[in-house]
Amino acid sequence: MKTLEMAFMQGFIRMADDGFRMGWHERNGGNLSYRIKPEEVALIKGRLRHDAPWVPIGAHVPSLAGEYFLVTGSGKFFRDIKDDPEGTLAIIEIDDKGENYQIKWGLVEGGKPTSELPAHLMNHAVKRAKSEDYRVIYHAHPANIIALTFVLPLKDEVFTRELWEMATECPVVFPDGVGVVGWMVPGGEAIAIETSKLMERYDAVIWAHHGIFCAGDGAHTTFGLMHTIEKSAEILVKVLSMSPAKLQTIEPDNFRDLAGAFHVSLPERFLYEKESNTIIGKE
Ligand code: 2HA
Ligand code: ZN
Repeated sequence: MKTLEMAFMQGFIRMADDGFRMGWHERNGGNLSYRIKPEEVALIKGRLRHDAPWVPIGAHVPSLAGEYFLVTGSGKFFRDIKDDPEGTLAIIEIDDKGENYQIKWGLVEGGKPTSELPAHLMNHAVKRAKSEDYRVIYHAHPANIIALTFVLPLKDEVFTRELWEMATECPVVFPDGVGVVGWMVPGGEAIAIETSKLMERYDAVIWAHHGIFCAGDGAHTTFGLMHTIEKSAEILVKVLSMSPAKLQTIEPDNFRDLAGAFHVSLPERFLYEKESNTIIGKE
């Protein structure tokens, strides 16, 4: 089957274009990866190339040996993906040590996989160990979530609780909460290690003053998680723009009721009592 016609490819391209149109991918900002299913690889294997050099990943991911990924290219613009998928995307295979990759398809005018490949692959490794269902890692630069990293304490508990309070659906969509990494140099193994540690607990990890990573089982759900978190962040930015304090909000006991009604378990560490209804500086 033609690689571009595969459903996973079409879903990936649509997701990238949706993200661009949301305004989350200025210039070459953001990156996306999908762990391809063996049965999908089987359908396109005859059309893949096997002569490209093996290149170091910049991270060790032995549990991903032999896996194939569809990834965005380093320096490529999300804006161009829909019109030029073969020039902006790549399918890569991981070697049997989990240390090198080989380009099997795409990047027809040259280039390499996303600069955040270490973070993508380490997150995939952590998530796959939890469930084979996890297949997508998505990094974007949504303005509201980034704005909040300048005014909220960089703590998982604070970001989770404040985002949950902004929309009733939030604790149902991300009941495990969100993690936060303080500012670090992007693109290397160090930030990948910090992010993947938090991916042990969360499906979303915020990078202070930079963006956010989301993990999920498919393009639809992972995009939906990003969208839900950024919408909630937008509401919080609007609230903070009007007033430093909330007149009323969703209270800890309301969240407990919600957990019962929607059959989700909400960790008590996010349901702390606050000293006042002022957000900034409160923990
Ligand atoms: O330019 O988003 O984090 C791609 C990025 C790096
Ligand atoms: Zn980024």
